[in-house]
Amino acid sequence: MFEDEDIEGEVTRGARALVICPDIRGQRRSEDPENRLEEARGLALAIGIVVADAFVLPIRNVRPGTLFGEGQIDRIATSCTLEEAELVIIDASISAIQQRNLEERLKRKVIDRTGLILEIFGERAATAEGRLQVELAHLDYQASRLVRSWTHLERQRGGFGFLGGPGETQIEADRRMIRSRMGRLRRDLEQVRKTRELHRKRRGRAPWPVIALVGYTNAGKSTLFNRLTGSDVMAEDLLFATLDPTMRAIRLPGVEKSILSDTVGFISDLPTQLVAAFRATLEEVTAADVILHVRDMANPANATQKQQVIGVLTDLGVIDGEDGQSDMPIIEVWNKFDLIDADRRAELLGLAEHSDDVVAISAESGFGVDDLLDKLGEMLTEGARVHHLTLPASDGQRIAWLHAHGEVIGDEDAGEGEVGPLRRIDVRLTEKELGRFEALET
Ligand SMILES: Nc1nc2c(ncn2[C@@H]2O[C@H](COP(=O)(O)OP(=O)(O)OP(=O)(O)O)[C@@H](O)[C@H]2O)c(=O)[nH]1
Ligand SMILES: [Mg+2]
Repeated sequence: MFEDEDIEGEVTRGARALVICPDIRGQRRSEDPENRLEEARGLALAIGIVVADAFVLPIRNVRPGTLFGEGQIDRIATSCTLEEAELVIIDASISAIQQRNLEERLKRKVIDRTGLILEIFGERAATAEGRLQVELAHLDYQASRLVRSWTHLERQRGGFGFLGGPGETQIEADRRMIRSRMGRLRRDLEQVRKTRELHRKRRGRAPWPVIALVGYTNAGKSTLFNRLTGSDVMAEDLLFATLDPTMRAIRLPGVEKSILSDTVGFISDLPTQLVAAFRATLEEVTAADVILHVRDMANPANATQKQQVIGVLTDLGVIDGEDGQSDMPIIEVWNKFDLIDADRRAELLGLAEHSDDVVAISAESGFGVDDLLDKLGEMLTEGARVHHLTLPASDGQRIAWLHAHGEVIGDEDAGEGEVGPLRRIDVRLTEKELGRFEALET
């Protein structure tokens, strides 16, 4: 039926798969296994896999070789036959040995959660940087598999015993190749990172505040981004629809122009390889003036998802791990309000109204979006006070900047200075805007 070659190679679109969520006893999973199963199903769909069946398997004792017990493996095998599944997805991190043993027993390709997420990211990466990051993560994953699946590969390649066989030589060669490729990728990424930092510095000096959208995958970040900017970035009912950061200008009450930035969504148990690889992208968030944390309030797992997002923000240093405080303002955007039933909606609206940093919206219908814009405008102009500035009348650009960004209260001639006529401008600005003004080129 299935030859060995069939279980090697890439995950293919349209493949029929079984999705299995091991519920390991004693392993503190914050989430209900049924929710996890739903999410795993979503991950499979995100890459065009047909989910033939999906179920939770409770595990009392982890078998080091196969994870599942004998009876469970039989059950999986039967389901595979009944459902004509050619692929088995295990929603957990499994070792290379477990993967190989399961593949041998089931005569089907088996991938784990990390493998699946890497496949999705591989398919989505569109920019040069995104591709470098995903490839690096992938190689890192492969390298760890090579080391750990040593015995299996050695056997497969027909080595002559334990040491010095051709199998081992091959693995050594593969490993060397992977390492040298990873070294190259790291250098390339370092270059990209430097360029990005330069851009950020330049932007830092640029006069516009930055608002970053963050949130669990599928929360509705891109839908909100599109609504606020009138653009058309990919927003779909797909996990990880967005991978590369996108920025557009928006207008807010009292703020002539600011930049809205959309980026990759978060997920629980994001493979460590990916977190490391995407650090540079996520670092954009740390340079923002305001963070919008978009939440899918219609998702039953939304409280756990919030904790996951806070965890990533803490890793990035946006939120202090000790006191849970953040350096920059974070607005919680309670999204998908149109999907919530009337009673719950009333209850949540009550809560949102009593909180300074929560806005309830529907990015889809537009409900609450004006309130969100008002709040953002308020936040960016908060703490503004009047500054009395004197500058050369010939400095048209900076004077125009003040008129565009601040509320100019007075503007009059202020006599002659060394460089010619002067103007005195009384303008209401926030500290941040004043900093930006001072950083403008004269
Ligand atoms: N009913 C309803 N659906 C929404 C709302 N906001 C977003 N959606 C839907 O939710 C799905 C995910 O939206 P996206 O905007 O792609 O989510 P995202 O946060 O950008 O997701 P990733 O890029 O995958 O991290 C899409 O099918 C949207 O149409 C909303 O307010 N109401
Ligand atoms: Mg998106």
